[in-house]
Parts: sequence; structure tokens; C-alpha cells
Amino acid sequence: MKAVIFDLDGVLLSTDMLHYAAWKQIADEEGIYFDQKINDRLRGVSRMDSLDIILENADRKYSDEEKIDLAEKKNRLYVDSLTAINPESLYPGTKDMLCKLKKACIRIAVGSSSKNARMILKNAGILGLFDFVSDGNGLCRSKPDPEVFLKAAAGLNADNAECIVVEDAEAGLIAAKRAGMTAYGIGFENPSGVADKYFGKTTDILSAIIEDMILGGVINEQKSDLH
Ligand code: B16
Ligand code: MG
Repeated sequence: MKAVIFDLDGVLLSTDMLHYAAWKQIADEEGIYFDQKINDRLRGVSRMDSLDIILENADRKYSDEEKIDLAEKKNRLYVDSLTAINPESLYPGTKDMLCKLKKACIRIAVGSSSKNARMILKNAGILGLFDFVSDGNGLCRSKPDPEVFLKAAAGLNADNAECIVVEDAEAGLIAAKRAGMTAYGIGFENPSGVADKYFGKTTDILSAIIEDMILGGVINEQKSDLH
């Protein structure tokens, strides 16, 4: 494996509550029922697709123009709240893990559905560590379509089969497999069995990657101090 593509939200840090607060304000203003359980369904889903899920509970149809207005309003609220993101927002050990992967000459990218990915990475102080950022801007199709990861692999100049995707959402894991990549799932059980391997937290992937590299002869045992 020569490259690792990280999903952002739920893998490097969580913006879940910030998305929830912004969508909750929109839903309350529109008189639409919305709770944390519905919010869980929005993980990894694009902004407009997220809105469609929320509108399943609306008692009227919304026009395309109204939907665009609501999505833009939600995004303004969300972007304002992103000032709260800082290096401490990262899951513990994340920056150290990224540095170790780079030290082992593994190329790293972000593959996120979010159009705000760069701002989040910058606020978290890790934007400069990535060799490529593939985000929601310019994407034609959202996960489970593999487009976001195929762009990341192309940006890293890596073959698809050389890439490991690290994802917390099932749609993202399916997208990784459709791209012909190895899929590492993070954070919850593997009900559909779609992930090649499952880990409790993102930093746990480091040992697995180093072991694969030793087995594949890419590095020798001495370099296992990268653990
Ligand atoms: P934006 P990921 C996803 O990020 C979020 O999980 C999802 O809740 C959000 O709707 C989506 O980004 C789009 O975000 O509105 O900022 O473009 O998990 O793919 O990193
Ligand atoms: Mg995610």
C-alpha cells in the first residue's frame, strides 16, 4: 500500500454536532421534526442529499429554489460555527499518526464529501500535511459513488489498488470498494461486512498498515519503530 485516503468528518475529527446544530435551527424554523437519530443518517451524505432526508418529515413539498435557499442558510450557520475547530478538535493522536505515515513515505489524502473540508483542515492545523485534498467541490456524484476517492488517487498519482480508504460511513466504505480500493471502517460494528478491516478508532490503523508494509517487504522490521 502506498497511499491512504482519509475521510474527514468522523475519521480525523467530528463536526457532527456542528452540522446538527445548524440543521436543527433550519428544521425548527420550518416546523420540521429533526433529531439526533435522523442526523446520524446524514453522515458522509452531501448537503443537498442531507436536506432531502430532513424534508422527508416535512408536511409539504419544497421547490428546488426553496431547497437551495435552505441549504445555503444552513451552510452559513455551519461555516460560522467552524471557528470553533482548532488543533484540539482532532481525535487524539491523529496528527502524530499522519506524521508517522509521511515518515514511512506513504502518501496521504483527504476524500471528503464536504465543500468546507479545506477550512476545517486549516483550522485543525493539518491542511499542509496532506499531499492532496479531494473534497465536495466539483463532485458530480456523492458517496457511495467512488468519484471522490478516484479523484484522490489520481491526485496522489497512485493506482486505485494501492490505496487504503479510511471511512466512518457505510456509503463511504461502499464507494471505496467500488473504486477498487481497500476499505478500513472506523468507529462502529461492520453490519454489512463491506469493510476489509474494522478499527475502533482511526489511530489504530497505523499498526495494521506498518504490519502490511513489513509483510509486503516495503519496509523492514527496524522501521517498525513507526508504531
Ligand atoms: P458540507 P465527510 C460530510 O463529511 C459530513 O459527514 C456530512 O454530514 C455533510 O453533509 C457532508 O460532509 C457535506 O458537508 O455541507 O460542508 O459540504 O464525512 O464526507 O468528511
Ligand atoms: Mg465521514
